[in-house]
Amino acid sequence: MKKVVHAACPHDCPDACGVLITIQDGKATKIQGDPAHPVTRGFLCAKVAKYLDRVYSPDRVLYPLRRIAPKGPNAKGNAFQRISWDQALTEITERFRTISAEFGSEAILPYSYGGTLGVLNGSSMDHRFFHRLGASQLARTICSEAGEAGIRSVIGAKLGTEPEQFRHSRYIIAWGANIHGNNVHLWPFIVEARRQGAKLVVIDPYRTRTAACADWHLPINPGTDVALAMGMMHVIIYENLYDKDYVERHTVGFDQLRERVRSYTPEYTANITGIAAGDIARLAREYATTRPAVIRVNYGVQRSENGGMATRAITMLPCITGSWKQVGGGLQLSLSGSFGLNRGALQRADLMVQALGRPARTVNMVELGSALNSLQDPPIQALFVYSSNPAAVCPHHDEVVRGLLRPDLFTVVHEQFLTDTTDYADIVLPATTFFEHKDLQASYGHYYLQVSHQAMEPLGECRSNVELFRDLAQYMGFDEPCFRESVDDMIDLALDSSNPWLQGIDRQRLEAEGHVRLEFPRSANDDTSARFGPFLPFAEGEFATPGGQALLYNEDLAEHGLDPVVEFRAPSESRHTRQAKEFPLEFLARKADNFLNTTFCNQTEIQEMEEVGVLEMSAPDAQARGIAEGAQVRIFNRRGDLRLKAKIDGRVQPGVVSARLHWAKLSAGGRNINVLTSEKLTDLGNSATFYSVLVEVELAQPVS
Ligand SMILES: Nc1nc2c(c(=O)[nH]1)N[C@H]1C(S)=C(S)[C@@H](COP(=O)(O)OP(=O)(O)OC[C@H]3O[C@@H](n4cnc5c(=O)[nH]c(N)nc54)[C@H](O)[C@@H]3O)O[C@H]1N2
Ligand SMILES: Nc1nc2c(c(=O)[nH]1)N[C@H]1C(S)=C(S)[C@@H](COP(=O)(O)OP(=O)(O)OC[C@H]3O[C@@H](n4cnc5c(=O)[nH]c(N)nc54)[C@H](O)[C@@H]3O)O[C@H]1N2
Ligand code: SF4
Ligand SMILES: [Mo]
Repeated sequence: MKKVVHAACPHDCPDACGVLITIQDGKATKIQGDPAHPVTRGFLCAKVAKYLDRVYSPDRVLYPLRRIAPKGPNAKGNAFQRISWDQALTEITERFRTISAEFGSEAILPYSYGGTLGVLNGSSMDHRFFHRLGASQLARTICSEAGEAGIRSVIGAKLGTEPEQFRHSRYIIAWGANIHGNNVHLWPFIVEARRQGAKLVVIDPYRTRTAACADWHLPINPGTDVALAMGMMHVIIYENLYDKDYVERHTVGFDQLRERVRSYTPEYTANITGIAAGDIARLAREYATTRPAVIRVNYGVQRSENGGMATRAITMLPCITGSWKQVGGGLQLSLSGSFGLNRGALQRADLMVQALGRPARTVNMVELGSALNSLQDPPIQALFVYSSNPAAVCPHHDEVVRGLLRPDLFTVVHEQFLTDTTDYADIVLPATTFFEHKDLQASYGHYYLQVSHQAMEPLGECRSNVELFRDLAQYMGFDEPCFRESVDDMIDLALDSSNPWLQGIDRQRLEAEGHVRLEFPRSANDDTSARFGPFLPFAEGEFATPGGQALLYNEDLAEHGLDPVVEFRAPSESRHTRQAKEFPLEFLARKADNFLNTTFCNQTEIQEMEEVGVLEMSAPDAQARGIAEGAQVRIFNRRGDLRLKAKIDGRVQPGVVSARLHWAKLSAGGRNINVLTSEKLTDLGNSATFYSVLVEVELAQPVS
């Protein structure tokens, strides 16, 4: 028996690909990109193209496990013994009951992030469970909150230019966006545009694969994008290159903006950004006068201390040039604000208020290290990790590990593999892959909704996030009907929304069609022969702000101690600050091109594509420290240190060094780059600041 099943890739990636899985006699034999999906266009990224190796990896966790050795990495591989699901769930519920009785239910902390962005497995039954339990809430800020707050502060929502429109652009700016590595399905549209003469400009301190094939790469000093955007706006405004009509009709605060950017001449801006004054002026003029011009800003710019303001400043650009009006114009950060699913009904925050009589306290996931080690009231006594690998991805790694090593902390991890985090788990539970469960899939990089069908039976005793928390609820005796809803019931519930763009989209239609584009209204001058017209959310203003205008002046920013218009403040860890005397190098603690955060990094067939354990540095910085290509170096700051191999490849400018995210236990000394990053939060959104880190580098002493 052979069948082809339509699924959707749930990994934390803007592309949310349509996937076709061939199943023969119950076994997956082939995976390919759905050729009918307008953004996937029949191909998958290199890592998911090898997904059968992941699903059938001999390293998969297939059964519940209980710890029988001390916490911490265990080279002998005998840390756990197999137990039954009943034993595991009984032990968890007993511990949760005892902890709740002694410390209160808020002593239990869920910890999840981007393992799956499936609508149900990402956040539904799990939220219901922890709400009903009265557990602490987790502020899920590790990735994107600063940028979200920044874009919302101007246009009110996470909406923007759809990927298909990039083919019509004539000027494309990839701003802190590693399209070639992290958003590959946008690339073919850019190739099409360039064939028609479009210019691709990349603004990134690192020479990414995207930068290497761009028409123009502007290596910017890390954390100075606010200043660059202000410098561009200075030129655009004072050279009268802005769209007066659009600005008058659809923005507020333009006069204040004009004043605010007055001193940001190209010369002044050049000093801050490291980009020559002539280049800044040219960039501003080209961007404002080439039509249509689009900006793909990604989350790279908002991992700086001033990342909220940086995203805000960049978002102002299409609002003053009016490029939102054109097909192929505008800006894209995240499009996820368009889906308007009924998440409230999936997550049931009301159960928390019922359980506690008030909202539970919130712990910021970026501050996990502090939260586990400090005397909180109540102290965190249980940590339930799923869809995340905090012992690798969280900043200030050594603090996180110190907390995870606490003998009195009860840690449960639901996982597909024995990760850095399972090294500290008391109980490990086996998780399905997306081949093994059904889900609904939205996207943050396109406007298609998909149903991801279950292609095969779960391997071993794996359970999906939905089924795990359904079972746990039963063991806890939670008898609310919502814990008994089937997956299909929950998909129906998610789609039961007043959002006009979801009207006419139901589960049956999604199941029949695989992917369905959101039902945007067609504009009057649409080419009616096309299946759907281009979506131009802000062509006529209609921003998602209270008055419908783009807020170049936003009073709310004052509450965060920020200028209501725009203002550049250098990150506290950057080259011109006092700390730079001791630690003079700006460190980009980047993602790998071929892993997805730390997912995939343990698979040998994926490791072959990625060079790990290297520190990229410029020739002058290496020379000044007596470091030659391939030398073992020690990179350090006050938080920690690690050993890497020097690579002098011209990818970073003098003053900047860079290395990539990996599992700690697969890295030299069992430590990864997050030993160097800090818990410092961004200006808006309380996000992580992975790209505002100062370090020093020296030749490593040989290990004796
Ligand atoms: N292959 C692969 N794909 C992925 C991921 C992955 O790990 N690997 N991760 C997924 C996830 S979770 C996310 S959030 C997205 C993120 O996708 P992106 O938003 O593209 O994220 P980053 O790679 O963090 O940053 C993009 C670029 O910003 C640059 N950058 C760093 N600091 C600055 C700065 O101050 N200014 C400017 N202008 N640029 C700066 C970095 O050098 C990097 O090349 O990608 C997703 N896709
Ligand atoms: N230094 C540095 N640190 C970073 C970043 C960086 O650029 N630099 N990026 C940050 C960003 S943008 C992000 S989004 C975070 C990502 O942080 P995480 O979301 O923790 O990312 P991953 O490391 O990919 O871990 C996800 C885990 O979920 C598991 N998983 C997959 N599917 C399922 C499932 O269905 N159920 C369960 N229970 N588990 C599943 C995978 O096996 C994997 O181990 O990392 C952040 N950390
Ligand atoms: S990780 Fe991204 S590019 Fe790769 S298959 Fe999944 S959605 Fe597509
Ligand atoms: Mo992310």
